[in-house]
Amino acid sequence: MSKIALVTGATSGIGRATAFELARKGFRIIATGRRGDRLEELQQELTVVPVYTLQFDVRDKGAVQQAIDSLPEAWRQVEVLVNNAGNAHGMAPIQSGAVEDWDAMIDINVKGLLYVTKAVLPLMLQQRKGHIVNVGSIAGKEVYPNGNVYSASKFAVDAITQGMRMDLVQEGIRVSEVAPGLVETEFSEVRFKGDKERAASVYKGIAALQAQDIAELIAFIVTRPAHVNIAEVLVLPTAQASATVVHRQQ
Ligand code: NDP
Ligand code: 8X3
Repeated sequence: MSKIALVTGATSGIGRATAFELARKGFRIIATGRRGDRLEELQQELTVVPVYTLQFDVRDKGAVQQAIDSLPEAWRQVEVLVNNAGNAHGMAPIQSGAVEDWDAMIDINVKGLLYVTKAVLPLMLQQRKGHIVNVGSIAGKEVYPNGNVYSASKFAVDAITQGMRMDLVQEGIRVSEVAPGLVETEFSEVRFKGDKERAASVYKGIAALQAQDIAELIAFIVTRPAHVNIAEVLVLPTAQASATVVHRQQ
């Protein structure tokens, strides 16, 4: 029986590409997200392996636990968890940032990741094996102006990843972090609340990373031999040198 990978935020961008890439590597896929139509679409398109979908909001700890508890017996041996669901909400100085945006980022990017991990870990502990890949960000390594709370949420992902690795080392569970720079997905559209022009300007004049680039990296990480754990990878577009240094063609 092939291994099972659970990917959060599989309805779009990095998560969706990762679901397809891991399927290509032979994993059976549990795909999660809030948008049911996107999950259905994914299930229809991803036909090379069996796909199971779970629709929940990672902010709702009861719903997260219920969804994982609802997995049928044949889908409970989750070996890979990709904690990818997340977004930035707004980009404003701290003095004018919206509290609702701060709540969303902390609740989704930090608490959501913890809720999903808490629910899935017992399935890995039973098997005494597993691999958790947390999707961090360059924003979790460096702060940039107006990135305050988004950065804080990704610094938290970085800290939680390091802590998880220490706590789970005796259980034989690998923990890795992938920290991308600019990836062209729906990320900026969400951040700028549907303003497509502003979103497009984030990637203007550079060859940004694509979701597929990150998916291939995650697939590489989770297909290393059992004794190898790639602890963390910072991956940038060639045109990006740091969170704030981006070389754009005019
Ligand atoms: P997208 O907006 O394309 O995808 C975000 C995914 O997260 C969607 O599938 C969305 O699903 C899911 N999601 C968001 N909120 C929730 C929620 N409350 N409950 C459940 N699922 C949720 O962005 P990306 O693919 O770019 O982002 C994926 C991850 O990569 C995020 O953690 C992001 O911070 C990180 N990242 C992105 C970078 C970039 O430049 N794009 C760079 C570095 C890191 P749905 O709406 O259906 O719930
Ligand atoms: C997303 C990358 O630079 O927009 O995490 O914060 S950035």
